[in-house]
Amino acid sequence: MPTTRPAALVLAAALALLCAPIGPTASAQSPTTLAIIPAPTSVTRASGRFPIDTGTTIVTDAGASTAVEDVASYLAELLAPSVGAARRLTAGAAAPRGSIHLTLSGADKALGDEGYTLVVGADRVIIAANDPAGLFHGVQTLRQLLPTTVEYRAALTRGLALPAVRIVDSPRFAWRGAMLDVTRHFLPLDAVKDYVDAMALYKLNRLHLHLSDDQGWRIEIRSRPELARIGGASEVGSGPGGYYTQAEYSDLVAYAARRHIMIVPEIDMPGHTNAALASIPALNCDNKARPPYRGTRVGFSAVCVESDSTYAIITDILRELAELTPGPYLHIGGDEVEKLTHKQYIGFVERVQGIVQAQGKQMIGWGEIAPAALDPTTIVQHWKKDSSAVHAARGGSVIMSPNTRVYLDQKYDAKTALGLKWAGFIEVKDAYDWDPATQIAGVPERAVLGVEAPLWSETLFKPSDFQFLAFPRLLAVAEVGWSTPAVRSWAGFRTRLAAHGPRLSAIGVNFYRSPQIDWQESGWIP
Ligand code: TNX
Repeated sequence: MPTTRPAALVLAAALALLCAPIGPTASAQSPTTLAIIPAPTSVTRASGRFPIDTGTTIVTDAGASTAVEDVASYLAELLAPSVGAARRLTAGAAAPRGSIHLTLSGADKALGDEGYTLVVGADRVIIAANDPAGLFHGVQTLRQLLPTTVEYRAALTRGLALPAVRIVDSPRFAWRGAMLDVTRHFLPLDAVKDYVDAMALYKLNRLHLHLSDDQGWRIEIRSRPELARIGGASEVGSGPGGYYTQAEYSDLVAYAARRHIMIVPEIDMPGHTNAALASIPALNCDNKARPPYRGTRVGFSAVCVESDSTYAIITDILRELAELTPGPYLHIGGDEVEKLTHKQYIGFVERVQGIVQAQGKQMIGWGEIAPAALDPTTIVQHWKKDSSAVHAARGGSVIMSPNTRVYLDQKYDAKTALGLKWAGFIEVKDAYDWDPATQIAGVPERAVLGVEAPLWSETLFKPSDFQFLAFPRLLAVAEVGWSTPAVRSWAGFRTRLAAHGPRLSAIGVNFYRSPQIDWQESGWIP
């Protein structure tokens, strides 16, 4: 055996190493690892760079749909400070040198609706997908390949370049959600939109809005205006509360849709209903309105489940919400009811399931609903020990929100001022290091629709409070939902997350500087 190897072989071995996809074999600390969150299915580096300057063109295919053109304009807005505000979109032209081409042809069908390939060469970039959602996710990856400076929309950034790379990527789970509790403290629409923007950067695709609870009612219902007028005027503490008009809600639905995020509205019932009980006397068995509630206890309220007028009111509410919501889901809550017998509770859930289905929607409810006679199309959202395995056994799907992992309202550690701690402290590693497919015995991967991170707002007042508890744990949840176990590791994630601190700052997100992360001071420059 020769002890020295020819130079060409050494070179080939070095190149192979450089081009190795991110995966279990690649070193987590490798400088060739790009800081992409969530980790893509495969990343192959090549040599060279694609410069982005005033000569860069964004190209779509001839006859591209509005949804594809929307992705192209989103990308154009992102790059505007570097390439000029009058960015021209050339539909149908042959992709010239210096172009970024968004195409719905040529992608592997196995990538599904949300997958994409992103190929960056020295003279062109191609993002290919089967659906505009995939193109959008590809654009988010492209965004993360650019330095943090790209996030400053009005800065005169020059000299941007993408590293040459080939990325093939698709999500593990269809449901990658976040939930905002806008009831305990009302969150103005602009703050919700900012949250949506941050979600989009990490390929999250469902925003569940918790729109009603004991402390507040947050959506205008035209046939029952007293709900927003009375129920909307309170929150935890002494604040003014608030609610979204239907026009504002529709504006949010459209804003989120442009970012490929679906709004999932929740009206919590039969418990967590004091704001409704204060607004509509007929929802109470004694026909007397309850006083508004500004505390933080749970479990004490329930609508009158024996009265037909209750179901007439619920039908009005769900009909209006269904009309306003293009997505197929209505969430009916169903959690923490202490004031009803088991039989009353189950009967209520089954009757409301019929009302939801009559609106042409699929019902979602918290884990407590699982023992009811649920249709397999109904979805159970697991949050604590429950019988979601029963639902999986009947062919139903489960959204995983285990409180010890993804309850973003729980404190990071004993020093965190905001948040609660009944589920225990949740550091970034706790939010990251778990597998939705093995979380509950009897709920195998095929029954897991995905993951969702709720943010309850008892202790949160201003938008930056909400952000502080959500970030960076929401990035961990995004990766749990998107990336396959083969490309996931805490060591790799914490290294990549370190590079996202400056980006989060640049987009204006107040985030927790977890001591588990060696935060980078400046932006990621590939
Ligand atoms: C439990 S999780 C609740 C919420 C509280 C939260 C506080 C769930 C379905 N119900 O009403 O806000 O705990 O962590």
